[in-house]
Amino acid sequence: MPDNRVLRVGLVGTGFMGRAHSNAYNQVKRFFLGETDVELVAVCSRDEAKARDFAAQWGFISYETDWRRLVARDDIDLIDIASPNDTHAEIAVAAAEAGKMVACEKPLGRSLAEARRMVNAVERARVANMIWYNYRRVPALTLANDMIRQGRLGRIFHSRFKFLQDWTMSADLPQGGPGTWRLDASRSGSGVSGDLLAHCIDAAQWLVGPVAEVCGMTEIFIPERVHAVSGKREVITAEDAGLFLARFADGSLASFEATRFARGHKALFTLEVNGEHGSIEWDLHDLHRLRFFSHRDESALRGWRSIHVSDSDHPYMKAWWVPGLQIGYEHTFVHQVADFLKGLSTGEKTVPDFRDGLAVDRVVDAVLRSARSRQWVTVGDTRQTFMSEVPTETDRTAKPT
Ligand code: SOE
Repeated sequence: MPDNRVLRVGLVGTGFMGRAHSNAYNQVKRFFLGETDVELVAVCSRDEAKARDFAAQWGFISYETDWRRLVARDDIDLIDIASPNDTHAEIAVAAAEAGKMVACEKPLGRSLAEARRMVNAVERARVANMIWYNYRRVPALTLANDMIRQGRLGRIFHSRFKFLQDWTMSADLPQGGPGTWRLDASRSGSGVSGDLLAHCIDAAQWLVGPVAEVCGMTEIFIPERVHAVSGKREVITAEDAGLFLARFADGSLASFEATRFARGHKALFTLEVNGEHGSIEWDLHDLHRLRFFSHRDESALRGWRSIHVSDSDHPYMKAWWVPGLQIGYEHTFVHQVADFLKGLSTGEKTVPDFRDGLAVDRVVDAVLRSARSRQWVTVGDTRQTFMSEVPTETDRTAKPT
């Protein structure tokens, strides 16, 4: 960035997440007036018509059809990766090596080895980086996190996390196409674990702390699907459902469940945390409400309260409408960009960053290993063990670190 006033963005990907990120860059300057502005310099898609139309619709001043050209441009400061999971590592490493800041859609890598290479690349290049675990920026969840940090729940004993969907239940749904690459594990890395459990794990580690050990199970209910590219029926290795029990480093216990086979549920992300002095409960379908029980209340009046997180003293809400009017899903991405820009102005690191993404991937990896081995698996502490880990085969063939 030639000066700290304009962040020049190059976006890879024109799908669902490309739109969510582009909307955020457009809205942030209207609602969060900070020292740093955003310029949408170029969007990249292999399909030229898509790239051109997307640029026109979302306000990018140019487009590219090869991400390598995007990374090579010297009028771009941040490469934002909103393309499928099999592109994350290669683009992120190249972008960091070119001295660009890097933002990446979740999950960080398809595997732990990819995630480690990505962390290594941004840390070696000392470039600002972030991962889009957007639900941290739902105001009700930011408030929940603040309340936990303030000690309002006291020592935590239990937590529960669920992410339920039903969009892959039809056996006729193919794998591997533009909207169904998530079912092809060679592209996605895993099924619900990297996609939906990942959100639960990020929220859990942010609210409660590091997960220490897990015991998981996974299931594939439809073992073969037609592949959109080959046209043939091919084996499915991406899990349709994943559940696990966890023990956190602080000794508290949790259960996690994610599935694409919960008929009737489209995106039901819910969580609950129970502590010594109180509990919180949250539900994505009612995302502006935080349910809170405080045992410290006067006993005759004790009960669950439902906080409508829409007042001007609630996180992020002052920037939006008048108190009482709520916001939605897309605003979480706007908040993440606003915080990233603020971090660039103040020099403070914005979280979640690639290391937080790696911390999620480590738990995902442990859950999948546990499901395969039918054993409890220890996760370990990313921040302490990362540099001393034994390199894998993928690491050995990667650039020296
Ligand atoms: C999957 O259907 C999906 O779009 C995830 O990939 C997103 O991360 C989640 O927020 C909503 O569901």
